[in-house]
Amino acid sequence: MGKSTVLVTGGCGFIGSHIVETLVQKSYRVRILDNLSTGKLENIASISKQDIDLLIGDVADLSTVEEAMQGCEYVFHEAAIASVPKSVNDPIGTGKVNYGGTLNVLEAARKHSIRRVVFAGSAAVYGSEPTLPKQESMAANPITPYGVDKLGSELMGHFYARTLGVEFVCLRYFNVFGLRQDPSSPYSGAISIFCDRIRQGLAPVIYGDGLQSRDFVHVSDVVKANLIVLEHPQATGKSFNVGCGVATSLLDITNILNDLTGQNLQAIHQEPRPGDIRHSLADNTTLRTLGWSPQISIRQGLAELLQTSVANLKVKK
Ligand code: UD2
Repeated sequence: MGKSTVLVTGGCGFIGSHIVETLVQKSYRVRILDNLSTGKLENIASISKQDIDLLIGDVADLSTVEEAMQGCEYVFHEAAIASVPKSVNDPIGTGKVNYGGTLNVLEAARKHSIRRVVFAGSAAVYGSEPTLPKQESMAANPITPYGVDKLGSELMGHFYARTLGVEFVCLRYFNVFGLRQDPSSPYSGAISIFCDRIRQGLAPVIYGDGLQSRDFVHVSDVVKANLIVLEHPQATGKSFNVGCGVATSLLDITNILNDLTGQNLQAIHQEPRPGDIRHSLADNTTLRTLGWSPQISIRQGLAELLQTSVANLKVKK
């Protein structure tokens, strides 16, 4: 595999750090741009410092992004403020990062003749329209500033690809889970919060009846999607759903966790979270045409999380 230099914005974050790890394993040279607002140095602690070049700075600042892109051939743009509620409370502040940051990445990519930008999009672009599974050709209708910024970013990326010659691919992530997902905010991924509670011997808290479902995709499958579209000739100018195509409810998650740990924790039900969508499910046919298929089931992914994060817990295989 190649020796190109790849910039990963948000490379100290949950998904970005997994991309960095894989790129290093594949002998790419990696530069990271991260402002450490939610990213952590410990996320890249296992990677040899010789293999990465870390620039601490903000994607919202164009000159910083231009500096980070010097000498790079490819960009994975993962940096964002990932909290939907934060975007609702502060559309301007989050927009500067989530939309403005992407615009900076695209403009810098044009100046530096970057070969391809791969962008971390989101299933949030679909909004709450109930038709399932979601296909990329369906109308996007985001209902939060976060979703609007993700959609604006991908549309702008496609403009740069079409008109300004910057190759661009958008991956619309569904509910990504796996090691290093931070459980510390109430709006962290449900799975990371559930595992953190189990570590403390506490039952999961479920907002609503627990029958709401999501398409949970393991971070290693998300990394594989990123690597496939990096150089694939048919990927540029397109948006791809990244989900397993399997609907899992929160009660299913609780049952699997109980089964894996031999416990019988009863979820604590609280009021449904305002604005929650009921179901989310990807049609991943388009990504499969490029040779991608999900490798890690929800059960395997949960077992890995429990084994790694919950000491002294017997986990069934
Ligand atoms: C996901 C993404 C979000 C955005 C959105 C688009 C994550 C972490 N967030 O939000 O960035 O792309 O999809 O639709 O992937 N829940 C509980 N108990 C908890 C935590 C959550 O019951 O302790 C529920 C929550 O009310 C929701 C479901 O679990 O019904 C999933 O919540 P989430 O925050 O993991 O992800 P989601 O789908 O709201």
